[in-house]
Amino acid sequence: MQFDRLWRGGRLATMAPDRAGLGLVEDGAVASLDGRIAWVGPVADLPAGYEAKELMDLQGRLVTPGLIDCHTHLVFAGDRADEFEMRLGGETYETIAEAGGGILSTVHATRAADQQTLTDLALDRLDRLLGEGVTTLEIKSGYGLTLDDELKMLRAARSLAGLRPVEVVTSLLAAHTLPPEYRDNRVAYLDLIIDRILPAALDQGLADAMDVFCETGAFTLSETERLFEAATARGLPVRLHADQRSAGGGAALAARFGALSADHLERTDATGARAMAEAGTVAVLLPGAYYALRDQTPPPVGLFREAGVRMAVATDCNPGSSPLTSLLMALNLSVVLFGLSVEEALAGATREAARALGRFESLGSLEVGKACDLALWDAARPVELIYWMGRNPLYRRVFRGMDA
Ligand code: DI6
Ligand code: FE
Repeated sequence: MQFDRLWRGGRLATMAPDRAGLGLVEDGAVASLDGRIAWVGPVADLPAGYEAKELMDLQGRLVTPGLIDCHTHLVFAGDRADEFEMRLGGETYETIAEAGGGILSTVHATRAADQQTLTDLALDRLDRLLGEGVTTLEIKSGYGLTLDDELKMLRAARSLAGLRPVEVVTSLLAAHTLPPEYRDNRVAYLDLIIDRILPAALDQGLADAMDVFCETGAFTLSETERLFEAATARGLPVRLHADQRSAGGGAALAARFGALSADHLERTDATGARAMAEAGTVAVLLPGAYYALRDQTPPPVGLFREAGVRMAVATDCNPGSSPLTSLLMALNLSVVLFGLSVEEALAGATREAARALGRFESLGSLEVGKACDLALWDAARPVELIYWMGRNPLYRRVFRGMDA
């Protein structure tokens, strides 16, 4: 067998779904050919007579699939540090938004920025994620809220994959909040999304999914339903910010549309959990927002387990509710605040995150045929990736078989 590169002599956390737990392979090897995994398993089982152009000794290091951050708002201008201080002084996320701040504050700054500026600003945040072993991430629009500005955001997101060795998956989140110019005409803004923004994003290949912020003060269940009908009619997968601050029934609606994921879910009930399990909709847990907003109601992880709902974990990197550029910190928060196990957390940033993006066929585990995206760690035990806060144990990141 011919390989381009072979990494040997490490502990592989394959995250393969047909293996128990983390799918650990002791003294393992993984080989690449043309950017994909060509072989994976114990060194002792390597095929006789194999040839590798390059041989890397892992020296006992832990190897995981490249990490996947499946929910980010990485592209935006400005910041909301002032609002952060206001919340420290007792203001709430909701009262700040009602006073014209919140998302609309970031919308104002993002509309004023050109595409190159948005790309440049996002690069710094992207490099911090890549520095922790992220090889794929999702990036949403949602701070433009006009045809041109939403497309500008999605183009900026797409451009990042040309500037760094990373896979970018985009979501159209034009339904993030109601723009001020449509304050008195909600129907007209939904028409703009359905009749103009969605078709343009699809025609220009800029959107891989549609997301909606279904929440009090954002969009209602019936508005979400109308938007989802338009997206699914055009074959576009859907995702949903659901049941974060109120028990709005978003999880069940997402499941009804076969959504890739429903995200946040702090206030999802058993009905919603069961519906998600039946639909195969992934629960994306966002502990950064839960922590930063000082929420006291964690998502019903026990219900998700009982129902068989797959769980992913992401940063939800955004300037308002989750100014977090560390996926490893999100994993730490998910186990400490939400009670996930180490295994669930690591699966949540690999295998299950790939499912939430509809990319499980090509990403998220060390299996033959998948992209050879790896994270090599200066650690021997998987728990070390989550246990330390603020210590990044990444040794090397590999994207499509090449050191990145
Ligand atoms: N995701 C979102 O889109 C909202 N909260 C969250 O967790 C609002 C983001 C923002 O405040 O900018
Ligand atoms: Fe979000």
